[in-house]
Amino acid sequence: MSAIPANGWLSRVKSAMSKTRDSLAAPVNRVFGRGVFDDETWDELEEILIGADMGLTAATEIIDRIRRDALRHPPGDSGELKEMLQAAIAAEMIPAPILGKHDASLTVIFLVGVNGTGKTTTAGKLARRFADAGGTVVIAAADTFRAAAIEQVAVWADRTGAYLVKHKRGGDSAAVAYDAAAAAKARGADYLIIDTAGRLQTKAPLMEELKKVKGVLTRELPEAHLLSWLVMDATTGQNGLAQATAFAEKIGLDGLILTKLDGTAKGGIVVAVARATGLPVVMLGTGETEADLIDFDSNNFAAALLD
Ligand SMILES: Nc1nc2c(ncn2[C@@H]2O[C@H](COP(=O)(O)OP(=O)(O)O)[C@@H](O)[C@H]2O)c(=O)[nH]1
Ligand SMILES: [Mg+2]
Repeated sequence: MSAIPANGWLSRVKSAMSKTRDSLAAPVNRVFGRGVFDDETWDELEEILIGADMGLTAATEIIDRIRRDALRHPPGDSGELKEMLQAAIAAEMIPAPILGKHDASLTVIFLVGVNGTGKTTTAGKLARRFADAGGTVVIAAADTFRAAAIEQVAVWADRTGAYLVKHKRGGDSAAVAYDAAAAAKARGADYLIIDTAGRLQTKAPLMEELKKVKGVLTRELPEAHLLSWLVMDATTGQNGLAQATAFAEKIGLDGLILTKLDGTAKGGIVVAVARATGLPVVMLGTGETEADLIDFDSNNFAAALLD
């Protein structure tokens, strides 16, 4: 039995979201503080949400919901209204990711995404978390495009005590996955993390290659609990939606990791992408150090945006 060890304190989500909160909470407070709730209020609120990158669909749904709720149960004060807004934001997302415990002895984390989103860093952070929880970790350098990419994974493996599977630069990433699967079996590993090369979702041959790697994993490790996670840069804004939709369609995704939340005032993208894909956001990257990977919880997240 293996499971994903937890790391999801509200205080950590809050500090990671401080830039977004600064851009969101103050204008929301100003609008609510006026104590007037007419069409103009709701329009203003919708604009604030869109300004934080929540996207038109999610913003409209959120406003419709609190308008409805406010009619049914007129809020006593602006604090109560804020709670309604928090609940409406949280309702746009799947409440909590389905990570927990499962019966497989091996958990495989397949990390995919476009260039520079933080896949390798996230692989390292995950290796740290799994190792700290006492797990045996194998990490596969399946980004074979650049020697530096392999080296970067090697550094993380070294740092976290994970067993590294690598081939030479220019090697076949599916072959790396094959060897990594064999190594995970031979070592009785609890976790296998596959770092892959970044690719644009529009490049068909590269997407095919990724599918092939996933095929190797499902074929070689039929008993394992395989999780395909898209690593997305939260600072890329609405273009992230196109990435998520395409990767979900072509590769099949179980969840999303949004990184660099620490560097953006537009963290509302998390809501937009969760809404657009219907996929659970599993974790957030909140900085460059090993500890900066926190579990996602929609209620905590909504609270962190507005508190
Ligand atoms: N601020 C911040 N930087 C991050 C985060 N995740 C990754 N990075 C940085 O983003 C850059 C690209 O990361 P990398 O893991 O190499 O991306 P990859 O191309 O997807 O493998 C590196 O400089 C990382 O340190 C994050 O959550 N916050
Ligand atoms: Mg990388």
